[in-house]
Amino acid sequence: MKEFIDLRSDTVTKPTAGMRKAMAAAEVGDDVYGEDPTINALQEKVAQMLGKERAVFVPSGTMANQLSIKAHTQPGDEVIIDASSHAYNFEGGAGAVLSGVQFFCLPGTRGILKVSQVEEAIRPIDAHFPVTRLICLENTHNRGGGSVYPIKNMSEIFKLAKSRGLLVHLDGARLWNASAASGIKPGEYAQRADSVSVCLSKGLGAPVGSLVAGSAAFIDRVHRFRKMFGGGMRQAGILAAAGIYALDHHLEKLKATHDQAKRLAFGLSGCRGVSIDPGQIETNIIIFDVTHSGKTSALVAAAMKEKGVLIHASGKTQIRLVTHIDISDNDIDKALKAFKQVFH
Ligand code: TLP
Repeated sequence: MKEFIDLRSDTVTKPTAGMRKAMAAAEVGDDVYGEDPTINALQEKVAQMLGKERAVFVPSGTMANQLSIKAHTQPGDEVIIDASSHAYNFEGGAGAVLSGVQFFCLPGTRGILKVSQVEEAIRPIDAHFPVTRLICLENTHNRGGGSVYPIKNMSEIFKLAKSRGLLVHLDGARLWNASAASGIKPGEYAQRADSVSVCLSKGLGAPVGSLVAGSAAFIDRVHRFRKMFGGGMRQAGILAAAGIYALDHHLEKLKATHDQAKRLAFGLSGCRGVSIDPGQIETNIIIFDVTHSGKTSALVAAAMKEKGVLIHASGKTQIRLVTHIDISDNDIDKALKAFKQVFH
């Protein structure tokens, strides 16, 4: 099979030899009985990293977010969320189907909400209105171009939520990236939310797995719904071992992937017809527009594929690139050379 430089997503990272060794050696048990020692160790580790009472292992980031929404809400409740967020746009409409909630979508700036926007969206207590129950934030923000939530905004929104009896869920699929970029510990961000979902399968090499963290009572509810949604797994310690390995060995590699993203963005800014502001690159995601090149993103993606580089056409004229630990500095040079040829 032809080896591509795969910049479509950081979900494409593969287990390393060390990770596979850890997986093969993992002690396992039946996790539906709570008897998988490796899963239990991962759950304790993540709960501790996030400063929460407990955490529970689930198959995917989507399930982690949707279990959190389910456990926080009642059907008919309203969830305040940025309009470009993952939980609203890219989870198959699950909030409506599985939890019966409706979303109040706000126009964030690169996915980031201001407390004043959130405050205005909270419904008055009146029989005409839905009940506002939950605020969902995403850090880093995927469609926001890997933007890091300023801790100040998170603090203000959490404070507002508490003063109005509301809950906050943080989609932290790439919280590790936020932390690597800002130097703020994951637990500091997590303190500003009632629940947090984190992923091991984005940029860290683990093949599968996410966790939801929160209070013990909340995790009891999540655990119950995990079974209901079909997410109860058995000897999945093999997967949890990959997660533990990723947290121990791969978190420290994220910062370098941010530097790669900046380098890619600077290179792209010199390409004809590409609209990009390299100064906006904060982590490992780059989103840019190709309208002025006269090409569609699909056409650019096809031309890049010919040259051995996979990219994601995220809109008619919009392209997303994601750097990750399986990309070398040499790959970045090669990708830039290919872009220069395509946008000659
Ligand atoms: N994002 C993926 C897929 O949507 C394609 C990607 O390539 O970026 N929250 C955020 C912020 C995410 O970016 C993702 C995945 C998820 C949740 C869902 O995780 P999974 O794919 O494990 O269900």
